[in-house]
Amino acid sequence: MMGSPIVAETIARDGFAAVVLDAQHGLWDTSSLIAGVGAVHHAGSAPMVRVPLAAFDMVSRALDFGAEAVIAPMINNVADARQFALAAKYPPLGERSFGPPRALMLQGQFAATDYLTAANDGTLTLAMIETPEALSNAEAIAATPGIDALFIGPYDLATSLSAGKAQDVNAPEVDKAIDKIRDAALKAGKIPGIYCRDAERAVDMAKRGFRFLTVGSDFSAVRDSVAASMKTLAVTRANTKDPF
Ligand code: 3PY
Ligand code: MG
Repeated sequence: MMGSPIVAETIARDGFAAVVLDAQHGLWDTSSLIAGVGAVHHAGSAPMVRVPLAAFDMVSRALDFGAEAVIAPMINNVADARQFALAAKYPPLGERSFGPPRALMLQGQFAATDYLTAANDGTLTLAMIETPEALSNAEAIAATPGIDALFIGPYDLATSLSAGKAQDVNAPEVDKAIDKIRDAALKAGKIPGIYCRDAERAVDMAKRGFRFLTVGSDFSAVRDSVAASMKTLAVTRANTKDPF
C-alpha cells in the first residue's frame, strides 16, 4: 500500500508467492507501479495489481506493465464482471488490446505470439465480492467467462451488511456471506480468495478452503513491528489494529 517498489520487493524477497500492489487504496501512481511490478518480478514473486474502482483501462495497463494478476474492486454483477474480463483477456475470451512490451521483457518472451497465446491462462482476474449486490450475484459472477477467482473484501462487506455501523469481519452475517462466496467460486471451478488482516486469520481461512489469501499489508507490518518494539521499551501507545 505504501507505493514503494523497494518495500514491495522486500516483501517479495521474504518468500511470498505473490505481492499485491494496491492502486485502489494504496499510494501507487503509474510510475511507481511500473517500477514496483518489475521489482516484485525480479525478486521471484508474482506481481499482482489491484486497480482503482471501475478503472477498467488500468486492467490491461497493469497487465502490460507485467502484472500476473489483476484484482478489480466492487464487481457487483455480471455486467461488471464481463467488463473486467473483456479488458483483461485477449480474443476470443475478451477484447484486451495488444501491446505488452514490458510484460514480454519481464517474462523473457521474445515472440509476441507466445505471450498472446499464454496470457489468457497465464494472467488471472480476481473479482472482488464486497457488497450485498455482489453477494447475491456471486454465483453468476463466478460463472462469467474470463473471471478466474472471487476475492472477498470482508471490511467493505461488513461495512455494507451493517449499514455503515460496524467493521466486524467476524459478525455472523459476514461469516455466512464468506462461506456463500467461497461455495460460489468452487461451484464454478474458480479460485476462492479473501483479504486477511493477519497471518492467524489467513491460516483460519485456508482451513475453510480459501486458496488465495492476503496477509496484512506493508503498513500493518511496519506498525505492528513498531508497536512490538514500543511494548518492549515499555512505551505505552495505542495500536489501533485497523484493517490495514
Ligand atoms: C475489503 O476488505 O473491503 C478490502 O477491499 C480489503 O482489501
Ligand atoms: Mg474493499
